[in-house]
Amino acid sequence: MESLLRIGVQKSGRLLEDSLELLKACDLDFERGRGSSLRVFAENFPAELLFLRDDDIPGYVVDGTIDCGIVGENIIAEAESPVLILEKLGFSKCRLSISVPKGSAFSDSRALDGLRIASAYPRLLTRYLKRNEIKASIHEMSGSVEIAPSIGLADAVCDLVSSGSTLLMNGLRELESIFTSEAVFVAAQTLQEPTAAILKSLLFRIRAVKRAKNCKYILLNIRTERVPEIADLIPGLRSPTVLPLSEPGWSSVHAVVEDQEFWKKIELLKSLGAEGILVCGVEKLM
Ligand code: PRT
Ligand code: ZN
Repeated sequence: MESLLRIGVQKSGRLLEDSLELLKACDLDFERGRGSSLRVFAENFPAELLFLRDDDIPGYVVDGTIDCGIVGENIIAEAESPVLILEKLGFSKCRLSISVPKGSAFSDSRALDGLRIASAYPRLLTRYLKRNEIKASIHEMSGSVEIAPSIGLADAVCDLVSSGSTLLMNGLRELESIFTSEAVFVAAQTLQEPTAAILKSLLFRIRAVKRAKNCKYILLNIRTERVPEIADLIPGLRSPTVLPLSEPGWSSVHAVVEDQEFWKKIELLKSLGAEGILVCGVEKLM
């Protein structure tokens, strides 16, 4: 029987859509019409997907039920799970923050000495409190943490925040972020062959997709005497591709450009006389 890489993804929730999109971008096609099946096989890659609760993914990686998975860094850190974080994936970004009632006078978390903090992240919070020598007690809750101050369960909360609107709606204000998180691709510390080789090949694809996400491919026409200036501006991966146009004195220049500086570079290219600038997305870069 063919060996398969067993990949754990969240069954439903914030991680699911981006996790599936990433695997699709890696050109893994899964059986159509997943329906309610919790286990599907890739049609064109030796892998199967298992749909799980996100909290269970690190444990299943450690005990060998699955080989790898996609989960929030917050879950790994809270579980102190000995999995390998192979790649940060750039989605499901959030922070674990200490927040207090809006009208309270607390100016920083040191003011919480002797008080109670409600959290579903007792280990991460304990580490933070120890590091900062704050003697607060932790009221452990598994959900609806933001409600705790208003019903007298705690003086502050420590929970995940992304937009901040849940805090706002519950009359809380963020005091301090103690941990930042995003989705990560994790795997077991050791895997046997041929599973290890399949994992390596998937990781290679994930990195190629991730690298490409921040890049664009630019094609433009420019008077040939300005090519050296253009090459300084958009050096590409090694150097830009420069091709002569059939019109004498003109060249076509092609290069990969990183997103961060994209619009600034376009303005500079225009000021150097670039014409017919064509911008394409990059699917994979390796
Ligand atoms: O059922 P299962 O156990 O698999 O899912 P879950 O309900 O435990 O997790 P889910 O889908 O809510 O979150 C999965 C992962 O997404 C988390 O482990 C984080 O890594 C990440 N993530 C990113 C978040 C948030 N942003 C987030 N905002 N997880 C939870 N929240 C919650 C937060 O707890 C708070 O209640 O959203 C609320 C705050 O959101 P804002 O936007 O109002 O600030
Ligand atoms: Zn969960």
